[in-house]
Formats: sequence, structure tokens, C-alpha cells
Amino acid sequence: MIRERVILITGANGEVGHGLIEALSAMPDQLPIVALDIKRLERPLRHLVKRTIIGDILNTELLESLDTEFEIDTIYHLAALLSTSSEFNPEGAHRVNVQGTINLLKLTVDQGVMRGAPVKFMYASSIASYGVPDLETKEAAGSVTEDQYLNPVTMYGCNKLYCEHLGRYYAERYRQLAASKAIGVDFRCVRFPGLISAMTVPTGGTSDYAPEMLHAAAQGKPYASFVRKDTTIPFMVMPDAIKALITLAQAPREKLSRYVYNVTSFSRSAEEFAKMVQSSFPGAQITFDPSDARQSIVDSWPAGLDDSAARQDWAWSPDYDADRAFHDYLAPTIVERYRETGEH
Ligand code: AKB
Repeated sequence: MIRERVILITGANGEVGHGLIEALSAMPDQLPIVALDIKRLERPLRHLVKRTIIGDILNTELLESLDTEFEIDTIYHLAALLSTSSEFNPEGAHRVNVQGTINLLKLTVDQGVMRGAPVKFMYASSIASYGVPDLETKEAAGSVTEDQYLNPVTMYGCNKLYCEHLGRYYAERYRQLAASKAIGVDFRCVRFPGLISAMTVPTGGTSDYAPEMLHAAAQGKPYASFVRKDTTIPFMVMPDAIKALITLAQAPREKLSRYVYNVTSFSRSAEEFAKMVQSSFPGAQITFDPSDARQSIVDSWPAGLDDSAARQDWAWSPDYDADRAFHDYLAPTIVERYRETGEH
């Protein structure tokens, strides 16, 4: 039996999954995509993938059937419960975010054993892996490196940080006491800032105030931000997030000096972000009504990320600074999106 060589994307129906499917399927000579998600892949994307599977990464029988049927070239593991959702069900979040990741790492090991070499495992981590103790420290710290302030305050952040460590373990030390050296995984991880897409409104995150502000303005709806005006974290627009994942996946392994890389584009306060939204959508009604609990989560995330390792090792550079993000991507794409769907 010849197994078809594919790329597997988990969480394919999420906002990063959508962008990744569009970008990968537009690249010449790309392998077919198998899209896995607990929800059916949205109709406009279905023709871009070889197979859409509605299923759970906790279902090991399903993963075994993928192992039998396909030769997986690269896994992009995007499926996760985000930070706000995870706080409402921490144990459930742990199951999905950690056990789900272990199940996929095991699938990647099994694929590597059949191939005789480690298979690539691309992991989407997050700024939530950080935990800065207070606002004074946050201000003094500025842009933080991958190794500073790793004391996350959310279940999601704990899960992300632990899975970064699991990736290193599976890459370097998997079954280290076995008689002969076991094949591990080629683990590569991007630690993302808050992501903003013109096409989808995220659900369940705590950096969602920025995209929510923008999507509300585009629909002519008022919006009350759940964080204070001065709240500052780094952001990136979706095309740059996709670029980061694909560029890291394509980088020669010998150029990579680490497993986890920060990437970022621009840092803005919620008030500055609101002003940029209002310059694209004059008359947007944005107010500030902070929620203490969600505010304290965003306050624990750094104001900036130092992404010099990614710039150095795999020539990372975002295409969109804040101005370009708004004027060339967010505003025009979002206007078109709501014109097409007629959602107001
Ligand atoms: C969230 O808010 O949970 C995510 C993230 C920062 O990873 N957007």
C-alpha cells in the first residue's frame, strides 16, 4: 500500500488554520493538505484541501488511522483552547492543550520511525507563556527574550510553556534510556504575540479586545474594551503569522539554534489601537470598561517581544508594521469581508 504524502493541520478551522490553508495551497509544488478540526472546515476552504476530517486530537484511534493512511511530511499543530476559554474549564483545557499535543507528538514519532528520520512538528505557542509580575516590571522590561519571565498566570499559558518543553524533550531526549537511539521529532515553535485577522473574529482569547474593536467598527457597532487604555502588548496581523510559520518550517535545521522563537510586528496600547481603528473607520464608537480579571491576565504579558533570534537564524522580518497593517491589509480586507457577507 502506498501512503500519500501530506501536510496535516490541526485546528484547521481556526483563524490561523484558515490563513495557513490559503497560503500553503497557493504555493507551487505543495503537498496536499489534510485538515483536522472538531468543527467542519468552512465551505470556501474545502476545495483547497485533500481531506477535511471532523475529529478530536484526543481521539487516539483517529490519529492511528491517519498514521496508517498517510505519510505525513509536516504537522502544523494549531488546535488549542485559548486563554479566556481555558480559565472556564482549566482541566478540559489541559486535556486538549497538553494531552492533545502529546498525542500528536507520538503520531509524529511513529511517522518518523516509518520514514527513518524525524518528521517536522510546527507548534504555535503564545505570548501567554510569559508572566511578568507587575506593571512596573513590565514597563522596565520592554521587549523580552524567549527565556525571560516564564511564569504564566493562565492555564493556557502553563499549557503552552509546558508543550514547548515537551517539544524539546521529544526532539532531544525521547526514550533516552532505550538500547538504541530512538527517533524523535523535528520540533519548531513560533511564540506569537496577539494575532489580528481581517477575516475572522477570534473567540476565547484575552488579546481579543484588539480584533473585536476593529470588527465592531467595520460593522458600525459600538465596542467597550475589556482592558484599560494604557494596556500594551505586541501584535501581528495574520499574513505575517502565516509567513512566520511557513518560513520557520522551510528553514534548514542546521541554521536553527533553538526550538522556540519569538516573532513580533508592532506594540500598541489599547488607546493607540482604538485611534488607528478610528482613523480607518471614522465615527467608530470605542469605550473602555475594563474587567479586572481579564485585565490582570493581559497585564502579565510583556509589552514587547525580542525576536532577534528569529531574525538572525531564519531571516524573520514581518511585512506589516502598524501603518501598513491598517492601511494595506486590515481596513481594505475587512470592508470587503463585510460587504461580501452582508453581516452588519
Ligand atoms: C489568547 O488571547 O488566548 C491568544 C493568545 C495571546 O495566545 N490570542
